[in-house]
Amino acid sequence: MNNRLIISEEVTSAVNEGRPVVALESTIISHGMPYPENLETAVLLESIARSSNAVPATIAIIKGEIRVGLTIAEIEFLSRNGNILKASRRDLPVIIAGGKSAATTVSATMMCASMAGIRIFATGGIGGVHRNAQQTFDISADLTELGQTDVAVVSAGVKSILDIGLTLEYLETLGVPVIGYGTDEFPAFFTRESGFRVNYRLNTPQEVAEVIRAKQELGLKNGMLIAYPVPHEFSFDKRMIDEAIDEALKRAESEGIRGKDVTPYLLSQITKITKGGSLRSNIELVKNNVRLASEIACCV
Ligand code: PSU
Ligand code: MN
Repeated sequence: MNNRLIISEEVTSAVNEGRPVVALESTIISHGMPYPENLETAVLLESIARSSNAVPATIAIIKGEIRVGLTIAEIEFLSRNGNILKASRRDLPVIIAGGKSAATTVSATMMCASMAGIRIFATGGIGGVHRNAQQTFDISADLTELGQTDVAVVSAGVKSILDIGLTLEYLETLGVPVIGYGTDEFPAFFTRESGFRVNYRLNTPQEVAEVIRAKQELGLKNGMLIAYPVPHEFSFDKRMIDEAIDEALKRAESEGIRGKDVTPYLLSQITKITKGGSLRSNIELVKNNVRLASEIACCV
């Protein structure tokens, strides 16, 4: 066992008994949404997993330890603390050695989930290849993690702050199956359409679970991406979101935002520009993803 890894009693017994468990990330709480919506959402997501018969395992680094399954007090700490660190794979050793606390991105959450024996993970959107990556080389570690860690991630696709076409190309290079759930089109987070097709469409949790099992039987150690579009009634107006994204990208450029600050900066600017309107879609799509991930976890 790894003494840097503390798994809650509830998650430990569920994993040991082979009951359904769904991992949840914490950067969405600390850097993806403002307070108090972040706290309300994080708590609600756990209850959605439970009412879908899965045990939620929210993951973060607390005082130098990886925690799988957080207390309400820990979730509240991540929600209210405006200076919480954002940890992807490369940050974990330094943050843990320093006894620090940090929220985990999709890449770090996948790693920690896998260490804890959890194979299904729900989030809002994953990171990807940024627009202009030809110059900046800004490609999220979430993609390389999907290429090497055996966890299935349910997301509402990727935001068009990214280059969606290049993100899909890169996932192909890394050998990551991309499945559209109930759709032939890869969704763009706030909207159901992106103009890019998925390679495979599946329509039931059982079918997804079957693919996860086949992948495991083949001994493939990479992850898998399940793209689940935002529900029709909560999708955001495409023209408005495109304008907000263009404006946010301009602001990032003129402010000289770089590296790991880019994504949180763009997310907070989009929330500001849409006067909080985009947040509603964001919350609803994550809830939707947690419900689906729980259903899949119940079939694996
Ligand atoms: N995209 C979103 N919401 C988010 C993130 C991405 O729509 O909250 C967060 C996730 O935690 C993701 C991280 O793993 O940002 C990616 O950061 P970067 O682009 O710096 O790799
Ligand atoms: Mn980046």
